[in-house]
Amino acid sequence: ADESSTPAATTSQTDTSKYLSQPLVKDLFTADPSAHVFNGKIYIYPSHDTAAGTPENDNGDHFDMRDYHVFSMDDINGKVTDHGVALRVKDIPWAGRQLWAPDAAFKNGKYYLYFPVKDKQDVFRIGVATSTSPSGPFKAEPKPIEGSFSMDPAVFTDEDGTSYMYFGGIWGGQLQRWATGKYDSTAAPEPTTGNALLPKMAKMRKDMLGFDGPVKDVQILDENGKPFPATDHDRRFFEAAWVHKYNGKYYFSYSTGDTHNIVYAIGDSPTGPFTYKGVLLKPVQGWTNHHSVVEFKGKWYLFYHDTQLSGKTHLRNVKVTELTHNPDGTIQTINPLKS
Ligand code: FUB
Repeated sequence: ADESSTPAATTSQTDTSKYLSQPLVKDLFTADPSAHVFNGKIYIYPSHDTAAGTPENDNGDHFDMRDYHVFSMDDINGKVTDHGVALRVKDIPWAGRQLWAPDAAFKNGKYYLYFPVKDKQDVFRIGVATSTSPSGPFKAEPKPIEGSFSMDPAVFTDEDGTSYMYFGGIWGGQLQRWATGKYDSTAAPEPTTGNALLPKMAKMRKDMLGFDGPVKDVQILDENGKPFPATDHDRRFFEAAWVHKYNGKYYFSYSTGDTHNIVYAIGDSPTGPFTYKGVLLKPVQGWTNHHSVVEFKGKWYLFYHDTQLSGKTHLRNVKVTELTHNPDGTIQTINPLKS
């Protein structure tokens, strides 16, 4: 890592007033925050960005992360505790490089950390690691989850106890390389005709270590019940899937990637289909936009990131702000910059 691996060593942005909220963590670069409430506290499972010096390209090679830290907060405006290194890429037997956006779940008295990382052949797979504590450390299973591919896992557990993993991301996330069901490293970044590529989902086994049944497409439909064409970059899925449940409805939210919004769609079932509703979070400073939505003490919160501390797209900092559902179930659009 070079000298700019920590925020203290970078040139901080001085104009803090233009941002809707301020960084939660200031001594490490953190991104892709998956927030959960465990034991009455908020736990944040982010990526740990680092300045590895890997050149920037459309495959996201500059996002060359080596470990995860877990953070907790007793209250939304309270102190943020860094619980230290929870998992290292070198402790994952099958991993090659690039620990990207993780998520976590609790079941069977255990905590599960789900993580995407490229294997030794440079193919993204999704792994799982377990711990008896929400803050880790986590021990990785010896192999990736069978049948997993691509990245950005998000695990949602419904009120009946059934858990589902949503995953996938195009371009650097490699989802397009699986369009035929078999890995094709020569596939174009995304189609230019026909329908957009869709995110994936699978039901989790009761032991939470694997998929229970086949991987399926997550159907995202427009207001007329039609899938998005591949050219609709304002609304098509790119990466960063997240599911939350509000008033009996299932909300599937995701990043539109090169158009930089977090958008959302609503469905009646955790397996979809989901109907597009609109923008949840407008573009943040930096190329990527990635979030989670969580309820805590009767209010709803959006965790997200931007590049306030570094001004560099691959050195991000996590933030939180309140999120409001309207009486009709739609979500009030959040602007991360004060205008
Ligand atoms: O942090 C690496 C990648 O950037 C994530 O996996 C994507 O969602 C994007 O935020």
